[in-house]
Amino acid sequence: MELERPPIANAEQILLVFALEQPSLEVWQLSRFLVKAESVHLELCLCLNKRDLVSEALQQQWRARLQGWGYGPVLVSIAQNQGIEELLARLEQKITILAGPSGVGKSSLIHRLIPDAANVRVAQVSGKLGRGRHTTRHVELFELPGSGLLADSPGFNQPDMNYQPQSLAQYFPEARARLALGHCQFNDCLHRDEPNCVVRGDWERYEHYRKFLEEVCDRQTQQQQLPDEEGTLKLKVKGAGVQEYEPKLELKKYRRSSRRQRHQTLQEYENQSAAELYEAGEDWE
Ligand SMILES: Nc1nc2c(ncn2[C@@H]2O[C@H](COP(=O)(O)OP(=O)(O)O)[C@@H](O)[C@H]2O)c(=O)[nH]1
Ligand SMILES: [Mg+2]
Ligand SMILES: [Zn+2]
Repeated sequence: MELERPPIANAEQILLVFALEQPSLEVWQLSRFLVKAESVHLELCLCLNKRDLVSEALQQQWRARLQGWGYGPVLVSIAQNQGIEELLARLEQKITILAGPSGVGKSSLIHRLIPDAANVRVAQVSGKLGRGRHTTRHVELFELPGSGLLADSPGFNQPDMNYQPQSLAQYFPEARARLALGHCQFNDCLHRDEPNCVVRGDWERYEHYRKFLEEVCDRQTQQQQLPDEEGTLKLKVKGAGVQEYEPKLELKKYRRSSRRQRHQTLQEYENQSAAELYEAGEDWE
């Protein structure tokens, strides 16, 4: 099988894997990953692994809670072979990128779905990954039983909040649903304390939205305060060492991502959004 472009460019879906226990499911972390996954504008499949470690009642609680967030998670146990058929059905006929923090069972999942993983790799691609660094990392693409392709990726721990403040609400299904039903009074409403806002409300993750928005705005303020001239930055690099170089790279990345938000196409997605997903894995650096 031959792919003309890196598989990431044709990717249709992100499979975000978390564990119900070991490590225990932490809602703020999950929320950060979900927002990051939403921000690349692909379909999103949420999979909660290790259901063998929690009671049936607790599984139902999580299902209900995440339904309130707008997600219908697939609960599986790779170890006990539960829920695998349902998961495979969600992956059928699609190119899916695997993501999630370390320890949740991503490698186990690949080995369960593709027992012969070492021999069925259909492509290896590389790209520019991570915080502005020109590092190459290989992405492995596996052919799933039945149909579909799965792209393996290293985990990332703390997704960056590199979004536009105005876009953030779009990455919460709860906010999207409210915006689909009505309009805020102000076009540029950030859904904080503005009058006649349709998003502000008593939904569970509204506090996540507010916290993330704060981080997004802080980040933007920091970037606006950065000197814009090359010369200044170079001086800084010479004077203060490599660490000082980071902000310049972050700034460039930020500019790229704002352009992407205006003209999002899969093609443009090719080089960068995968990079964001691969960022800061435990084996990074
Ligand atoms: N109890 C339980 N443990 C699991 C399950 N799936 C994976 N594990 C264990 O979780 C640990 C981390 O799995 P791994 O696949 O390396 O996670 P990764 O870091 O996301 O690739 C390993 O010790 C696995 O054996 C499961 O369904 N139930
Ligand atoms: Mg792994
Ligand atoms: Zn609003």
